[in-house]
Amino acid sequence: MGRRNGGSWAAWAAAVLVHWCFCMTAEASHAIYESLQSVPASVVVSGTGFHFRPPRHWINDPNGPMYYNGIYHLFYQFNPKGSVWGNIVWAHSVSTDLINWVALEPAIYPTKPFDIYGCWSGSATILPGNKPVILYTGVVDTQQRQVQNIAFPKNLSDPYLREWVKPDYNPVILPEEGVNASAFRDPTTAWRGPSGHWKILVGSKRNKRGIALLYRSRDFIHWVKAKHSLHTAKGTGMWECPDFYPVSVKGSHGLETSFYGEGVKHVLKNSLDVTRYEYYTVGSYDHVKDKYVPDGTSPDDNTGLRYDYGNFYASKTFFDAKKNRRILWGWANESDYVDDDIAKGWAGVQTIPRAVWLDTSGRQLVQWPIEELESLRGKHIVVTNKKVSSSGLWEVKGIDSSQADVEVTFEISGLEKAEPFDPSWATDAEALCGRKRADVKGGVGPFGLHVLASAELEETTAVFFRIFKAEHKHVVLMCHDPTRSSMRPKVYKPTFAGFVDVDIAKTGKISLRSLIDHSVVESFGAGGKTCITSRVYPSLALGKNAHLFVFNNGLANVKVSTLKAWEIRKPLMNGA
Ligand code: DQQ
Repeated sequence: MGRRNGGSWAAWAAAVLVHWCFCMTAEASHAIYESLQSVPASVVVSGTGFHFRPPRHWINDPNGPMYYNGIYHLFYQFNPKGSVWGNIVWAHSVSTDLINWVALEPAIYPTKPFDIYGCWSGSATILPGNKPVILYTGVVDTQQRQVQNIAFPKNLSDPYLREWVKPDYNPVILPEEGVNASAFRDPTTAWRGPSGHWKILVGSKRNKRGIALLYRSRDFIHWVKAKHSLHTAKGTGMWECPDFYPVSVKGSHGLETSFYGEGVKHVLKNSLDVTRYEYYTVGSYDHVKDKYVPDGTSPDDNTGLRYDYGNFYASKTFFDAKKNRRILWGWANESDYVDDDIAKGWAGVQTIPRAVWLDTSGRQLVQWPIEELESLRGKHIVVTNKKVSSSGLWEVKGIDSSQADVEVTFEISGLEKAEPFDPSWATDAEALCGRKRADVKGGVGPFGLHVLASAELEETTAVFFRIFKAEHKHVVLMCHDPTRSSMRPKVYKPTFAGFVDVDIAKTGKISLRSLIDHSVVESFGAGGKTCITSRVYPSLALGKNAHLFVFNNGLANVKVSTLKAWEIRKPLMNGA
């Protein structure tokens, strides 16, 4: 789609709208509370400590993360006028360590016909000559029909890139005939092929088939849709926020998005509007034919691998040239009621940035909180070699665990007592965890932590493992059970779970790390092979009244070989 001036914009709009009027229906991807969208917070209740968020109001997807001239930038979907989704702009924060954040003025906000109904998600790319550029989705009418726009920093010598310019020739990509205009959004970071073409993906769907549309450009302004999409999968619904990047087969370092060569695999992730979960595949990408073929080591549908089996959506990675790593951001929405969000004056956090790389198995990714988080570690305690016998429970005392980082390794005494695994459970870890919750006795496990727990455990979020015996191997299930996390009525308390790809018979032990931040619990099983995030709302287990316990509700004894727990200090957080 070419460069456009004011006159041709009108002609284009007329032509496209005629086409749209016949074949499009509007679809929203977020719950709409129209009457609350522009009700500013009158009071702001304090919330999380070290998770990214602005002082007030609604946030959703992380947008355009990048490292540029010594500064990390995070843009994000933000409602400047209220605590529910609406009035969406690109808010902007900067950091030198991804942990302490300073809020700037919104970078991109609706001003032009090509984005007047919203500036939705998108990505940043750093062009040759060290020139950052953003591609984002503009919403052009009340039916939420979408186009892709470009924006440039106004002044490259401003170290914070405060102001962004949206040229009048926008939009740079329109939904062509055959593309569903209300399901056409979230351009990726671009990568460059051997022919010098830039390529991006735009999320879409046809009927119930999720699609990653592929576009090519020589100059980043004129984009042409490729005949074939990069990938599609039937029955997965709208693909929001696609992400596509290379990972190294060896080592945990990251690769720049255009990197291509030996020893590289590619990852394609999509966020599924229908289930509000994401899934990814690991596969091979042919730069010349622009073909991506998943390896087939995990399902290519909504039962596939997830970065996070909990409350984690619309994620996006970027290559961090400072530390040669790839970093993942994801949005963790509230799971309380809209009234609660209005009352507290804010909604939504971004999870702690995680380094992401390919596991040595080549079958899945591994994630770990960025090392910079450790700079916030304060007072701590260490426990070693402590038995947790069957039905055992002991408290970890000595720190304020409402804002904490806990790392623990469990040694398993034996696997003889493992419960039998029914193969029909293999595709639904979450349902299995819902049936076999923390208080359901087992053979080997459930063992793990009670976090954000009240002294008498009336309130607790249980984070645990349970080990089963399948026909030829053991199956490890990791769970978050928040069913007792809050005495407050009406709070949504879903159990979340994923399987952990470890040979527990060989290792005899398994590690768990949980980041606890008042209403956020982010857990990393087996060194980051399986991750789960929950939002919980204790009413008793607050501040100094939040307790931390180790428990074992299985028949087999387990041992905590080491447990380290740190209080986490509050960083600079956008003034929140
Ligand atoms: N959120 C944005 C869309 C995206 C969705 C709108 C995902 O661009 O598809 O706020 O949460």
